[in-house]
Amino acid sequence: MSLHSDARPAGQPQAKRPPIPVKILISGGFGVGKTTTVGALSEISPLSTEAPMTSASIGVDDAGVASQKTTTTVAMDFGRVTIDESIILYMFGTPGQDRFGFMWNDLADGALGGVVLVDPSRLEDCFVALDYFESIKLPYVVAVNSFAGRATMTLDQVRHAVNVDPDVPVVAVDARDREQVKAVVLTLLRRILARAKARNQR
Ligand SMILES: Nc1nc2c(ncn2[C@@H]2O[C@H](COP(=O)(O)OP(=O)(O)OP(=O)(O)O)[C@@H](O)[C@H]2O)c(=O)[nH]1
Ligand SMILES: [Mg+2]
Repeated sequence: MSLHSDARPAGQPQAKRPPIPVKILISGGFGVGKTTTVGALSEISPLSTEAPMTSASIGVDDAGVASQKTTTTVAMDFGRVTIDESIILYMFGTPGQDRFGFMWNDLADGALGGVVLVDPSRLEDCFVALDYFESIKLPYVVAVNSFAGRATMTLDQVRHAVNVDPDVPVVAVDARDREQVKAVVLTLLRRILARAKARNQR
């Protein structure tokens, strides 16, 4: 995985700098695949804080008709992946239930960007995350997790429905597939870099 081309003049030894830590958030509605996403890409055993769902979620949280979900993330997910020799990515998954929303400010502290996972069969669930990222001006990408075709919507239809800016990437992902999650994260890192460059030029 690499974001950079090596721009050193020929013959010059490579400077050994420690990799830059980059923190990102993996967010979205309840049961949309945040914990699965972090686990798919992490090169360390992901830390997760799964707990059995309690009666507090009955009638409040709906993970979709096909869901066998019995646990939920109550604090956060944490995973790490080396992007290349210059970047180490730390992924923080947010809890899905609204009642844990008070955690978000702490989780977002120091984050450079975020992924908003969207299930097209429960589109409205992503708005809390979208609104939050917009409000703190965090660059983000929208990743559409169709749960093997549970709902069929084109990426353009999702973009239209969630009404994000034209420069926000909207991409497809199967949260269980490491390569697809990796592609989403690289899209986010490119967006973070592009935003940072645009800021510096102002
Ligand atoms: N078919 C399919 N199932 C998925 C996919 N992503 C996640 N799942 C399943 O969906 C369920 C919920 O996934 P989680 O990763 O726990 O979702 P979450 O967003 O972390 O859930 P909360 O933390 O409770 O909000 C699990 O049973 C996963 O195995 C996917 O891309 N395709
Ligand atoms: Mg979770």
